[in-house]
Amino acid sequence: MPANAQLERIFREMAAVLELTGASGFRVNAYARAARVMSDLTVDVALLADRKSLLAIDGIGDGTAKKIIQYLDTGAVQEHQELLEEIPHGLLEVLKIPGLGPRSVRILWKQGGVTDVASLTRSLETGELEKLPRMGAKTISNIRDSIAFVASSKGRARLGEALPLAERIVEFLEAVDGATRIQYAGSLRRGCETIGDIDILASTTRPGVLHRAFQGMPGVIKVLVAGETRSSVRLEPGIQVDLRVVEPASFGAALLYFTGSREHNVALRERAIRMKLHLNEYGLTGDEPVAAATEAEVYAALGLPYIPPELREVRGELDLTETPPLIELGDIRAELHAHTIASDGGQTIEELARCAIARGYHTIAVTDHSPSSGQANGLSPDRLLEHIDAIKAADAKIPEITILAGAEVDILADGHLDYDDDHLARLDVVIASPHSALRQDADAATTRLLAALRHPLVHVLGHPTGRLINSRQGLQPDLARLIEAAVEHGTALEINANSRRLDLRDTHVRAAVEAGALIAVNTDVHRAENFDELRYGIMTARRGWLRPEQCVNTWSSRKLLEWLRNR
Ligand code: DGT
Ligand code: CA
Ligand code: CA
Ligand code: ZN
Repeated sequence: MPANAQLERIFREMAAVLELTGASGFRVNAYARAARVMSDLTVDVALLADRKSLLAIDGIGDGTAKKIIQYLDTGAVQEHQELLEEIPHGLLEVLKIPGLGPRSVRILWKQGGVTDVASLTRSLETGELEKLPRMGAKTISNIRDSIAFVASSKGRARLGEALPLAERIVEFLEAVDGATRIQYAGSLRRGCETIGDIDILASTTRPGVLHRAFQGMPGVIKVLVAGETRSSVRLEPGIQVDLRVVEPASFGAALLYFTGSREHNVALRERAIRMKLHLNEYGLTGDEPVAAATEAEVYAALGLPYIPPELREVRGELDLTETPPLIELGDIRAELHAHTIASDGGQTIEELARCAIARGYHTIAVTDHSPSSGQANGLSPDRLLEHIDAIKAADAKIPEITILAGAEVDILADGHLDYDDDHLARLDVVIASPHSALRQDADAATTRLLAALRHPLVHVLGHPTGRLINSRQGLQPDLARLIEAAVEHGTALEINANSRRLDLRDTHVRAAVEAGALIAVNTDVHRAENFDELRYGIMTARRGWLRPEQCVNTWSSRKLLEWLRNR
């Protein structure tokens, strides 16, 4: 839904500019709220393009509705563009640096002459920054870290942004006259957490028609390359997409080549050379063509089993003698991390259960937040007891699924949990997660998370680092020690499938899998559509070589309950 995302950005920028220029809190809040409404909206805002339907949405007032209509009519919001004129253009980039809010940026700008990331970096180097109010040594060191972090993620889209976009493009191209086969390749096909650009391969009887359709697709803001075999365009959110047309007879070799990784390709080519063969994007050849039509054929001719795309990173996959039975989406039978309207979720217990039934799950755990997550309306101990009763009642009422009473309990900065043991002992399942103090140093983070892993009433360590892809680095604990403790105590480590999190990340999963730790793949449901993010968690799991039996969400109801009780 590009219009929703664009409007979210526009309203967010309006709120930011108003705050930077010192406008009243009331106007700032109105736009911040409008941005949030846009991000939460589950239908395309273009379908609500009349004033009446817009006003019916909670959080949209008259002024906001007018701006939405203006955007849908003209592609821009006039007041937004006027506001942007009031600040140096580069200041919006400064605002994106994690840990720098509008108040600090206003000081940097008004008193420190900072107008963009480059001038901020300069004043960091010259020591100018230390002379400003609110800029203690700790803040400055955080800014320095954050700039480095932002620089390292620059220009890469999250998997959760790129994959739905690529799927829409594939669907669009499949409908073009002459197209016979369309598939995305590259880092996206390998399930990487961020994507530099989207690579699409096509076979068609009418290449010119396909290239022209691609260059004229909705959302294209610039055509970068318009060639005979390759086109390249930039889409509205800044993502680049490459289209390559290849012969059907060599589709497999091309797919293999453009799926990468580069390092995997190099290793395959060297292997081919040792076999007196030659491998490129057109095929594997000796004195005569050997294989080209499918990836499996090429691998087989190289004496290798089929290697799933997620493994193609030169992390040991070239030593495989057979294709490993990696976890798949359909293996998941239970969701163990879900929020309801009791804390910050959008569904009732029963609505949640119906979604889980529709997915064919045998179990869903209701795990709302604990009190120290105040922003998320965490449950006080008394509310927790009432909630447990409500969960049990729903479980009794709905025979098609087991509804477990759980909680996502905060791991406080010192490692203590946010409920006492008496309350935790009443729960069927306990997820312990860090939500605050995510900038503490590595040693403190290790001690904190180890305490949770060793706690006899904790089943799962939820989103262990608290990182947010491209926006928050999160904790940097000693992973090896955490994994060791998880194995020793039989605590599962979560892969939080939310596409902003993917936490544990792929390399962490791999280490945990090798050590024999249990893994939970959870979607951390807050809204019905979050269930669909499971696929990102599964891709991350596969990149970590996870097999279904090591993942608690794939177990039978009996095995799962036994583990939860005996842990
Ligand atoms: P990205 O886009 O940065 O997230 O990562 P990739 O892996 O999608 O890389 P990209 O888009 O530059 O190229 C797509 C694939 O094409 C890449 O994974 C491997 C292949 N490829 C591209 N250029 C080269 C090259 O110079 N050498 C080799 N061996 N493979 C290449
Ligand atoms: Ca790419
Ligand atoms: Ca590319
Ligand atoms: Zn959480």
